[in-house]
Amino acid sequence: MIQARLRTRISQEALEAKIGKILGPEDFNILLTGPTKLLKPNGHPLVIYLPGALLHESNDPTIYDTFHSLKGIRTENRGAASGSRRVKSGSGNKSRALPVPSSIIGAFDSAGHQKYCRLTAWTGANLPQWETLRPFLQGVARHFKTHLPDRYAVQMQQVEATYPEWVVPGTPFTTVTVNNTYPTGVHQDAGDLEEGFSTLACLRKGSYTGGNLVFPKYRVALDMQHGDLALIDAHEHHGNTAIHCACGERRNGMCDECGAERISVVSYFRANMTKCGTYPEESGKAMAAADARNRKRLAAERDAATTPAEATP
Ligand SMILES: O=C(O)CCC(=O)C(=O)O
Repeated sequence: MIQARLRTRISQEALEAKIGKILGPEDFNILLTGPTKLLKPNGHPLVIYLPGALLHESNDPTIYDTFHSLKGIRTENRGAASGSRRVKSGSGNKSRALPVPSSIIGAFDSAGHQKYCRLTAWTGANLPQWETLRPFLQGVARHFKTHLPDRYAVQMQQVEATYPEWVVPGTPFTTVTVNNTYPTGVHQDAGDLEEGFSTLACLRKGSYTGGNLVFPKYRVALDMQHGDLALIDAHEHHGNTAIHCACGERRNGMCDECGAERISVVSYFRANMTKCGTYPEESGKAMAAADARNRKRLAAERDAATTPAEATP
């Protein structure tokens, strides 16, 4: 495996100007196609690129179909990664970005208005399919352990401190983001374990160009092919380039006409999962929150029904 220590290639100002933007070939000098370990200027790992490392698992039709089946789920919560600006939505502090085909599966900690840990909606509703992904995620874990044993061990310590119902068995992962055929704008991941490491695998069908995973600060990119795995420092700015198939540019989902599809699978440990109670404890919190919401709604309906008509000007 080639190993190189990188230098920062653009100023902080130039890097910040790229946040939320979709990158192109002008943003990198080197496109990696073979196994490579890249270190940052401080000697810490940036990327370990392992082409074809997950070919066997990616060729399993059950696994492919499960990842593919998520293509219809879109989210407005990807912020800069959606490649769009967040816009204010309704009253209050809510904002939304361009909806993109990206889903979170596995477990999620208490965040936003959901003050309890849970399996994400798709996961809870599709447990058998979620379980079919285990061999794939265990494959990612094996390569992680082999190539970054220190980071793996740190992540496994956090796994030990977490109730097993929130962890993918035989892996250091609680959570997986699955993206389908869109260029992620420049962003840094958040919420995953700082001292651990992230992983990005790619599954592909059909023919397209682009979709290179770029680290613009260092002007390097990975030519992610079907079955490739990259262990990545996702706290460094990254994004992937525009995807073009025979039918044109794919900004938002796979091409049904020519069948071109790029699925990226990001597996990680959510740092706050160590704070979650057991599954029954967290389900109890979820039910109490739903009860409170219902009571509030009923009270509002009752108030509306009892307001005297004369009070209306
Ligand atoms: O699909 C890719 O190459 C990047 C995905 C990514 O960075 C993310 O989901 O946060």
